[in-house]
Amino acid sequence: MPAMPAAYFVSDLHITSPDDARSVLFCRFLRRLRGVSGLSHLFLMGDIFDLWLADHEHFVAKYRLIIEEIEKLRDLGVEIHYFEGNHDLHLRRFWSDRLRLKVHEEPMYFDFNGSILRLEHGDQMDPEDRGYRFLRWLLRTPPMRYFICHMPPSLVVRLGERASKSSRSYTSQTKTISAQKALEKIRLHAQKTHAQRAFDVLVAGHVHVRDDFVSSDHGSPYRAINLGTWMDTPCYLKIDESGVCIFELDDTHFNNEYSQEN
Ligand SMILES: [Mn+2]
Repeated sequence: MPAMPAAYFVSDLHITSPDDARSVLFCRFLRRLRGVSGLSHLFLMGDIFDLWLADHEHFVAKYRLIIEEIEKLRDLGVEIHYFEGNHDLHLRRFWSDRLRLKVHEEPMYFDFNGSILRLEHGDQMDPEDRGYRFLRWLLRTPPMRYFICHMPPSLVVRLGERASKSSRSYTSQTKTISAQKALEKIRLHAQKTHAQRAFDVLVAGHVHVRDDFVSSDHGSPYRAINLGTWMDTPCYLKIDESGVCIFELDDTHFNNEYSQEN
Protein backbone atom coordinates (compact mmCIF):
# COMPACT_ATOMS: atom_id res chain seq x y z
CA MET A 1 0.00 0.00 0.00
CA PRO A 2 1.47 3.43 -0.87
CA ALA A 3 2.25 5.52 2.21
CA MET A 4 0.09 8.57 2.87
CA PRO A 5 1.78 11.85 1.91
CA ALA A 6 3.76 13.58 4.64
CA ALA A 7 4.91 17.19 4.72
CA TYR A 8 7.79 18.46 6.85
CA PHE A 9 8.47 22.07 7.82
CA VAL A 10 11.49 23.85 9.31
CA SER A 11 12.14 27.52 9.96
CA ASP A 12 14.70 29.98 11.27
CA LEU A 13 17.72 27.71 11.44
CA HIS A 14 19.99 30.75 11.02
CA ILE A 15 22.90 28.64 9.87
CA THR A 16 26.06 30.73 9.98
CA SER A 17 28.68 28.33 8.61
CA PRO A 18 28.93 24.80 7.21
CA ASP A 19 30.36 23.54 10.47
CA ASP A 20 28.09 25.13 13.01
CA ALA A 21 26.01 22.65 14.99
CA ARG A 22 22.74 23.61 13.30
CA SER A 23 24.24 23.05 9.88
CA VAL A 24 25.44 19.57 10.83
CA LEU A 25 22.05 18.80 12.37
CA PHE A 26 20.21 20.07 9.29
CA CYS A 27 22.30 17.85 7.00
CA ARG A 28 21.55 14.86 9.20
CA PHE A 29 17.85 15.78 9.24
CA LEU A 30 17.77 15.98 5.43
CA ARG A 31 19.59 12.65 5.11
CA ARG A 32 17.14 10.98 7.45
CA LEU A 33 14.20 12.45 5.54
CA ARG A 34 15.32 10.44 2.53
CA GLY A 35 14.26 7.33 4.44
CA VAL A 36 10.80 8.59 5.39
CA SER A 37 8.19 6.68 3.44
CA GLY A 38 5.48 8.90 2.05
CA LEU A 39 7.54 12.09 2.31
CA SER A 40 6.00 14.28 -0.36
CA HIS A 41 6.74 17.89 0.64
CA LEU A 42 9.45 19.80 2.44
CA PHE A 43 8.82 23.43 3.35
CA LEU A 44 11.75 25.66 4.23
CA MET A 45 10.00 28.54 5.96
CA GLY A 46 12.73 31.17 5.75
CA ASP A 47 15.88 32.33 7.55
CA ILE A 48 17.37 28.92 6.90
CA PHE A 49 20.73 30.64 6.52
CA ASP A 50 21.85 33.56 8.56
CA LEU A 51 22.60 35.18 5.26
CA TRP A 52 21.88 34.11 1.71
CA LEU A 53 21.62 36.61 -1.11
CA ALA A 54 20.68 35.83 -4.70
CA ASP A 55 23.02 33.29 -6.33
CA HIS A 56 26.37 34.53 -5.12
CA GLU A 57 29.06 31.88 -5.41
CA HIS A 58 30.17 32.65 -1.86
CA PHE A 59 27.01 31.07 -0.46
CA VAL A 60 26.77 28.29 -3.05
CA ALA A 61 30.30 27.14 -2.20
CA LYS A 62 29.93 27.64 1.53
CA TYR A 63 26.75 25.58 1.81
CA ARG A 64 27.58 22.94 -0.81
CA LEU A 65 26.81 20.02 1.54
CA ILE A 66 23.34 21.29 2.42
CA ILE A 67 22.59 21.99 -1.24
CA GLU A 68 23.58 18.45 -2.18
CA GLU A 69 21.27 16.96 0.45
CA ILE A 70 18.40 19.11 -0.82
CA GLU A 71 19.12 18.05 -4.41
CA LYS A 72 18.97 14.40 -3.37
CA LEU A 73 15.53 14.89 -1.83
CA ARG A 74 14.37 16.75 -4.91
CA ASP A 75 15.62 13.93 -7.12
CA LEU A 76 13.58 11.48 -5.06
CA GLY A 77 10.50 13.43 -6.14
CA VAL A 78 9.97 15.46 -2.97
CA GLU A 79 8.34 18.83 -3.72
CA ILE A 80 10.45 21.44 -1.95
CA HIS A 81 9.29 24.97 -1.20
CA TYR A 82 11.54 27.74 0.08
CA PHE A 83 10.03 30.89 1.59
CA GLU A 84 12.21 33.97 1.61
CA GLY A 85 12.91 35.27 5.08
CA ASN A 86 14.55 38.48 6.10
CA HIS A 87 17.99 36.82 6.12
CA ASP A 88 17.64 34.93 2.84
CA LEU A 89 16.38 36.91 -0.11
CA HIS A 90 16.34 37.09 -3.88
CA LEU A 91 16.36 33.31 -3.80
CA ARG A 92 14.88 32.69 -7.23
CA ARG A 93 18.13 33.01 -9.13
CA PHE A 94 19.65 30.02 -7.40
CA TRP A 95 16.96 28.03 -5.57
CA SER A 96 14.36 28.21 -8.31
CA ASP A 97 16.25 28.80 -11.58
CA ARG A 98 19.14 26.46 -10.83
CA LEU A 99 17.83 24.06 -8.18
CA ARG A 100 14.23 23.98 -9.38
CA LEU A 101 12.66 24.46 -5.93
CA LYS A 102 9.50 26.52 -5.53
CA VAL A 103 10.47 29.89 -4.10
CA HIS A 104 7.93 32.18 -2.42
CA GLU A 105 8.34 35.84 -1.52
CA GLU A 106 4.85 36.21 -0.09
CA PRO A 107 2.47 34.17 2.10
CA MET A 108 0.68 31.38 0.26
CA TYR A 109 -2.26 29.05 0.72
CA PHE A 110 -1.69 25.39 0.10
CA ASP A 111 -4.11 22.48 -0.01
CA PHE A 112 -2.41 19.50 1.61
CA ASN A 113 -4.46 16.31 1.89
CA GLY A 114 -7.62 18.41 2.07
CA SER A 115 -6.30 20.73 4.80
CA ILE A 116 -5.86 24.36 3.88
CA LEU A 117 -2.50 25.65 5.06
CA ARG A 118 -1.48 29.26 5.21
CA LEU A 119 2.29 29.37 4.95
CA GLU A 120 4.54 32.37 5.45
CA HIS A 121 7.89 33.30 6.91
CA GLY A 122 6.19 35.72 9.27
CA ASP A 123 8.13 38.93 8.75
CA GLN A 124 4.99 40.71 7.57
CA MET A 125 2.95 39.83 10.66
CA ASP A 126 3.56 43.02 12.57
CA PRO A 127 1.69 45.97 11.05
CA GLU A 128 3.32 48.34 13.57
CA ASP A 129 6.80 47.53 12.34
CA ARG A 130 6.83 50.25 9.70
CA GLY A 131 10.62 50.49 9.59
CA TYR A 132 11.00 46.85 8.68
CA ARG A 133 8.14 46.94 6.21
CA PHE A 134 9.85 49.81 4.43
CA LEU A 135 13.16 47.96 4.39
CA ARG A 136 11.46 44.83 3.07
CA TRP A 137 9.92 46.83 0.25
CA LEU A 138 13.17 48.68 -0.46
CA LEU A 139 15.27 45.52 -0.71
CA ARG A 140 12.88 44.18 -3.34
CA THR A 141 12.73 47.26 -5.56
CA PRO A 142 14.32 46.67 -8.99
CA PRO A 143 17.43 48.85 -8.39
CA MET A 144 18.15 47.22 -5.01
CA ARG A 145 17.45 43.79 -6.43
CA TYR A 146 19.90 44.54 -9.24
CA PHE A 147 22.51 45.79 -6.80
CA ILE A 148 22.16 42.80 -4.45
CA CYS A 149 22.35 40.33 -7.34
CA HIS A 150 25.40 42.00 -8.90
CA MET A 151 27.45 43.29 -6.01
CA PRO A 152 31.15 42.42 -5.97
CA PRO A 153 32.18 39.14 -4.31
CA SER A 154 34.37 40.98 -1.78
CA LEU A 155 31.33 42.86 -0.49
CA VAL A 156 29.28 39.64 -0.33
CA VAL A 157 31.99 38.04 1.82
CA ARG A 158 32.13 41.05 4.12
CA LEU A 159 28.36 41.06 4.58
CA GLY A 160 28.42 37.33 5.26
CA GLU A 161 31.05 37.71 7.95
CA ARG A 162 29.21 40.57 9.57
CA ALA A 163 25.98 38.57 9.69
CA SER A 164 27.73 35.63 11.32
CA LYS A 165 29.26 37.88 13.96
CA SER A 166 25.98 39.59 14.82
CA SER A 167 24.18 36.29 15.14
CA ARG A 168 26.73 35.15 17.73
CA SER A 169 25.41 37.86 20.00
CA TYR A 170 21.89 36.64 19.33
CA THR A 171 20.63 36.21 22.88
CA SER A 172 21.54 39.70 23.96
CA GLN A 173 20.36 41.54 20.88
CA THR A 174 18.02 39.71 18.59
CA LYS A 175 14.98 39.38 20.78
CA THR A 176 13.89 42.96 20.62
CA ILE A 177 10.32 42.25 21.68
CA SER A 178 9.35 40.06 24.59
CA ALA A 179 8.06 36.55 24.02
CA GLN A 180 4.69 37.57 25.43
CA LYS A 181 4.38 40.48 23.02
CA ALA A 182 5.41 38.21 20.13
CA LEU A 183 2.74 35.67 21.07
CA GLU A 184 0.09 38.38 21.12
CA LYS A 185 1.16 39.62 17.71
CA ILE A 186 1.27 36.24 16.00
CA ARG A 187 -2.07 35.14 17.43
CA LEU A 188 -3.70 38.40 16.43
CA HIS A 189 -2.21 38.03 12.96
CA ALA A 190 -3.63 34.49 12.70
CA GLN A 191 -7.05 35.72 13.76
CA LYS A 192 -7.01 38.59 11.24
CA THR A 193 -5.82 36.55 8.29
CA HIS A 194 -8.22 33.72 9.12
CA ALA A 195 -11.09 36.22 9.03
CA GLN A 196 -9.93 37.37 5.58
CA ARG A 197 -9.42 33.92 4.17
CA ALA A 198 -10.00 30.81 6.25
CA PHE A 199 -7.34 28.13 6.77
CA ASP A 200 -7.00 25.04 8.91
CA VAL A 201 -3.37 25.52 9.89
CA LEU A 202 -1.08 28.53 9.75
CA VAL A 203 2.64 27.79 9.76
CA ALA A 204 5.18 30.56 10.27
CA GLY A 205 8.48 31.37 11.94
CA HIS A 206 10.44 34.61 12.21
CA VAL A 207 9.56 35.76 15.74
CA HIS A 208 11.75 33.06 17.36
CA VAL A 209 9.01 32.15 19.81
CA ARG A 210 7.54 28.72 19.40
CA ASP A 211 3.76 28.57 19.60
CA ASP A 212 1.00 26.11 18.89
CA PHE A 213 -2.34 27.79 19.32
CA VAL A 214 -5.80 26.41 18.62
CA SER A 215 -8.69 28.82 18.12
CA SER A 216 -12.35 28.16 17.72
CA ASP A 217 -13.56 31.64 18.66
CA HIS A 218 -14.27 33.05 15.24
CA GLY A 219 -15.95 30.87 12.65
CA SER A 220 -14.23 27.65 11.77
CA PRO A 221 -11.53 26.39 14.13
CA TYR A 222 -7.90 26.73 13.15
CA ARG A 223 -4.45 26.08 14.47
CA ALA A 224 -1.62 28.61 14.33
CA ILE A 225 1.88 27.23 14.65
CA ASN A 226 5.09 29.15 15.01
CA LEU A 227 8.23 27.08 14.69
CA GLY A 228 10.47 29.28 16.84
CA THR A 229 14.17 29.07 16.01
CA TRP A 230 16.85 26.38 15.94
CA MET A 231 18.99 28.84 17.92
CA ASP A 232 16.80 27.93 20.90
CA THR A 233 15.50 24.41 20.26
CA PRO A 234 15.76 22.76 16.85
CA CYS A 235 12.42 21.37 15.80
CA TYR A 236 10.36 20.41 12.81
CA LEU A 237 6.68 20.17 12.04
CA LYS A 238 5.16 17.12 10.41
CA ILE A 239 1.72 16.94 8.83
CA ASP A 240 0.50 13.56 7.69
CA GLU A 241 -2.47 11.28 8.14
CA SER A 242 -1.74 10.97 11.85
CA GLY A 243 -2.10 14.73 12.32
CA VAL A 244 -0.15 17.91 12.87
CA CYS A 245 2.76 17.57 15.24
CA ILE A 246 5.93 19.42 16.27
CA PHE A 247 8.99 17.33 17.12
CA GLU A 248 12.25 18.42 18.67
CA LEU A 249 15.68 17.46 17.40
CA ASP A 250 18.94 17.44 19.26
CA ASP A 251 22.60 17.17 18.37
CA THR A 252 22.96 13.47 18.88
CA HIS A 253 19.79 11.73 17.86
CA PHE A 254 16.35 12.10 16.47
CA ASN A 255 13.47 11.66 18.85
CA ASN A 256 11.18 8.69 19.18
CA GLU A 257 8.88 9.69 16.39
CA TYR A 258 11.77 9.87 14.05
CA SER A 259 13.46 6.64 15.02
CA GLN A 260 10.15 4.76 14.90
CA GLU A 261 9.71 5.91 11.37
CA ASN A 262 13.06 4.69 10.16
MN1 LIG B 1 13.05 36.09 10.08
